[in-house]
Order: sequence, then C-alpha cells, then structure tokens
Amino acid sequence: RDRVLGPGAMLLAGRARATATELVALIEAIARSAPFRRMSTPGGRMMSVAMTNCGALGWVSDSRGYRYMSRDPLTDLPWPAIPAAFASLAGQAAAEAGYPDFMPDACLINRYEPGTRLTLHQDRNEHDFSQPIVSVSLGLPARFLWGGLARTDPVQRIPLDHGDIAVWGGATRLAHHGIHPLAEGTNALTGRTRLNLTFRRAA
Ligand code: MD5
Ligand code: FE
Repeated sequence: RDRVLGPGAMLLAGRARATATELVALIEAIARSAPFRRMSTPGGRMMSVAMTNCGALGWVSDSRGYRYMSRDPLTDLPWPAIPAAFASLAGQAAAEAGYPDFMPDACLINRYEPGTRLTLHQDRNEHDFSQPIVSVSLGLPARFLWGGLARTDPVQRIPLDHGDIAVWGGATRLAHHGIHPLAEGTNALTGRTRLNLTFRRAA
C-alpha cells in the first residue's frame, strides 16, 4: 500500500508496526509528565482532539492563537524530550521519502476517540516550509481528508491505518487537511483510541 500521495508526499504503509508497542508505551510515559489536554481555539471553541507534545518545542493553541512554546503551559515545565525510538523512526521515514536531513525539534501527539475529528486546516506555524512533516498513525483507523492549497479545493479521503507513516513535504506541505470523525472500534494495542505523532521542524 506504499504510494506517492502527491508531489513531495508519500504514504509508507505499516512502517511503524514493528515498533508500535514501544511507541505506545513511550507516549504513555510522556503523558505522565505532560498530560493530554483539549486545547481551545483562538475563536473560543474546544478542540475534540486531546494533545500533548515532546521535543524542544510544543504546539499549543489558546485564546491568544496558535504557536510553539518551549514549556508546557499546564505545568510550566519543558516538554519531555523526543525519545530516541521516535527520532530514529521519523528520520528513517523522512529519508525514505526523500528528505535525508530531517531533524525534528517538535513532536505533537494527538489522541482521538470515536467521534473525535480534526477540521480542515493548514500547518503553518513552522518557520521553514521546505521541511516536511512526518505523521505516524497508531491504533484505530482514520479517514484522512486531503485537500489543496485553497480551502475550497476538492478533498480526497485517504485511509490511515495502524502503523502507517505519511511524509508531507514539497508542494503538499501547505495542503489543507483534516481527520473525519473517528468510527467506533477497538484496537488490540490502544483500545478505543487513535494516536498520531507529527514530527515537525518548528524553529
Ligand atoms: C493527524 N494531524 O492525523 C494529523 C496528521 C495536525 C494534524 O493534521 O496538525 O496535528 S499530520 C498531517 C499533515 C501535516 C502536514 C501537511 C499535511 C498533512 N498535508 O499536506 O496534507 O492527527
Ligand atoms: Fe495538521
């Protein structure tokens, strides 16, 4: 199921399956120091996705806007470091997709339950859009919504399953994208949950 999704973007099917148990345990350890929380949008709505971060910088949203912060606003502590197993998986995936020098400084961790969605958006809080984003899907399957540079461009639906890695770079880096409301289900490793790691070069 590996495929080129578009210019600069690739789906590496199942590439995280072999390390999934370790990845989920590492996410649980991160969440013990930096708990999952639902953030508010600048417009005052509560996001349905629960989020936390690891890395030198973490993505946050509140009434003041979207940005990267070096400390967790919940605890005022630095975010936990990116575990070596995360960094090597992200680096390998990026290299396989044609980005040999990817050095992420931020990893946003998203947690979805059945019914949770992520509305169509662009990721544009990073400084250098020539750097890709590497996304690792774990647990329940999702339908990824993948549009174009304009919000009104047609949207494709791409299934993302447990262990899939997608690399978004080049002309797709600023594409609008989202996650359709998660269907009910249970995964052997994560239960009633989908986890997504997004590795970014933010600074
Ligand atoms: C997710 N997360 O499944 C997705 C995976 C986010 C987010 O969208 O912002 O946390 S990241 C998918 C992505 C990133 C950058 C560009 C593109 C897709 N794209 O060009 O479609 O929780
Ligand atoms: Fe995004």
